[in-house]
Amino acid sequence: MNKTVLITGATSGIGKATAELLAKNNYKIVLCGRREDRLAELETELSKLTEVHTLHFDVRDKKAVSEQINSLPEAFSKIDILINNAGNAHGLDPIQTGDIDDWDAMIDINVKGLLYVSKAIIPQMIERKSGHIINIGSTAAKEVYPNGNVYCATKHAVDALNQGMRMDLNQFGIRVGAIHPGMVQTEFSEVRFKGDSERASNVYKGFEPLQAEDIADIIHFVVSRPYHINIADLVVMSTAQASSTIVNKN
Ligand code: NDP
Ligand code: 8X3
Repeated sequence: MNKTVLITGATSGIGKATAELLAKNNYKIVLCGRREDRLAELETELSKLTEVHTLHFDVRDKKAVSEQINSLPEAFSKIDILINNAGNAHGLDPIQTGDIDDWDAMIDINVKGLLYVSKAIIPQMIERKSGHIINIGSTAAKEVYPNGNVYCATKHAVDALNQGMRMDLNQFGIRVGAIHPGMVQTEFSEVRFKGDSERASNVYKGFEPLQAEDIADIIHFVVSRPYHINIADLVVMSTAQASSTIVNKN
């Protein structure tokens, strides 16, 4: 039987590319996000390839998260693979001038949202003694860069939660692993810079950044390993990137 994968943040970037690739490979897909128009469009496109269901919620809304996940129709209710991908950076400011609302957004979405979604799905994985959780971290989960303070803190928290989940769920035979991308050209910087497209596109100028499809390809590799193999922690950067602050630009 085809595996069912639930992807948060499926409306753009890494999540969308992953949904597209996994649909081509016959996984059943539950697409999650806030932008309903995009969810509907993607559902139409991917339904030509596989069975698709959409869930519309903000990961910050713990009631909605649990209600939506618990109301999945029978055909989609057994989640084999959870991809905790929804997240963003909001702002890039020194700690002394950072916006408190940006801090709240990052902590609430990247950390608490990931926990709410996981909490709603882990019990059924425990019951079946099987499942796979992939947490999308970042190179920012491994190193801090100037002005990245709170975003880096949230991704360090994802790294810690990934390790903690793996330890706690080990006894139930559940796979848990993180993928930590470097700079990927998605809507990430548009969101970080609040729609300033010029500033966002400058982030990826002068070198060849990763594309969402590159990460999707890696996620597909990770989920398609035989069950006794768990890719526990994987950092991936473009060849031009050596660290968060060292990028070989022309
Ligand atoms: P995008 O901005 O393209 O995608 C972010 C996704 O997250 C969207 O689908 C968005 O959907 C969803 N999302 C954001 N906030 C919420 C929310 N409150 N509730 C539900 N869904 C939400 O960025 P990426 O694809 O690049 O980012 C995906 C993940 O990868 C993030 O966790 C990010 O931190 C991480 N990452 C990105 C890197 C990069 O350089 N791009 C590098 C390393 C990690 P919607 O708005 O419809 O809700
Ligand atoms: C996103 C990549 O370098 O902006 O996690 O932190 S970076």
